[in-house]
Amino acid sequence: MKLPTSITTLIAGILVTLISLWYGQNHGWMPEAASREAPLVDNLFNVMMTIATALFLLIQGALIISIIKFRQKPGDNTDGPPQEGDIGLEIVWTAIPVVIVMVLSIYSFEVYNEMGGLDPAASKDPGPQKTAVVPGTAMAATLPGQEKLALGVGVPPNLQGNNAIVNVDVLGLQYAWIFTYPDSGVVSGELHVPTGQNVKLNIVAQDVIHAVWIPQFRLKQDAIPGRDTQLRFKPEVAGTYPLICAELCGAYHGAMRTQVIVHTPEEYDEWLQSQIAAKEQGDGLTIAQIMADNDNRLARHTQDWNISPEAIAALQEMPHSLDSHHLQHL
Ligand SMILES: [Cu+2]
Repeated sequence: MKLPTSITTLIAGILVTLISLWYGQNHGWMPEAASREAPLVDNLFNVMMTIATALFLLIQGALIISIIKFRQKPGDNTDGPPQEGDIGLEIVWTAIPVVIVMVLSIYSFEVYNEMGGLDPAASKDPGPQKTAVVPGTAMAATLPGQEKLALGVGVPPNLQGNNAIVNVDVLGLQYAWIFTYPDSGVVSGELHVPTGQNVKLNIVAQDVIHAVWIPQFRLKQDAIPGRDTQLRFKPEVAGTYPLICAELCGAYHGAMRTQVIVHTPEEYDEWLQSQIAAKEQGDGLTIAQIMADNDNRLARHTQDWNISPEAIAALQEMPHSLDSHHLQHL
């Protein structure tokens, strides 16, 4: 029995749709989603994955069917039929990608907005917002004398007016991250945050451009010398996650990574109190200790990588490397 082409095409279409919809939700390519922002990004990614799977199946399917069905028959040395252009086909295969790209760009813009990427007030909390709304537009205007707009992910539209509960100053430098908690003066080489609370990272770079990347939060933001950037987020799942420099920043860029430790609020308070107590007794971490620690870690890496001590010494003499002069400015 031979099914008519329209029926086989319909069945193939249904199969491709079902497989794509299933795989779009079950690809397992993303790490754990540990922040309020993560599901927004994941939903967008799943839509892209669904479309990509359908395209993959259609194109590879057509290719394989063509290879088998239209292959050269034994003894047939004639040319294939000449194919001229097909206006209808060309309109279709132009229109479909245009629609897909438009939908994805509008959707991703919406996700960025929902995460706070378009934070019109460029939240600088605490303190009142010094912005005004220009009549007739939905855009906020900067008043004269206001600070430069903050770059990065700010307050989502539905959370306007909420100040961050946890503020952390983040300094990126070759090749370490240093986290300072301005309310208590605690300094750490790892980022500690509590679940369920709004966190704001105030990010600066000391030497070159770095980037804070926390894959489990689906967030990434450049750290730029001379220009403040920010990341606002809400951790939701307790755990330990990597924080990685995502901007090639020098010879040891690959080793510029640390950890984010998401505590429950009680554990977080315990950690903070213990750090404050250690600081008061004079054995809290200092920036110099964090850097020394980091240098030891780099030294271990360089042994694994078979890099000579001379090469390391040469690197340490490079103008951007950290010296006591830089430390005095911190
Ligand atoms: Cu870096």
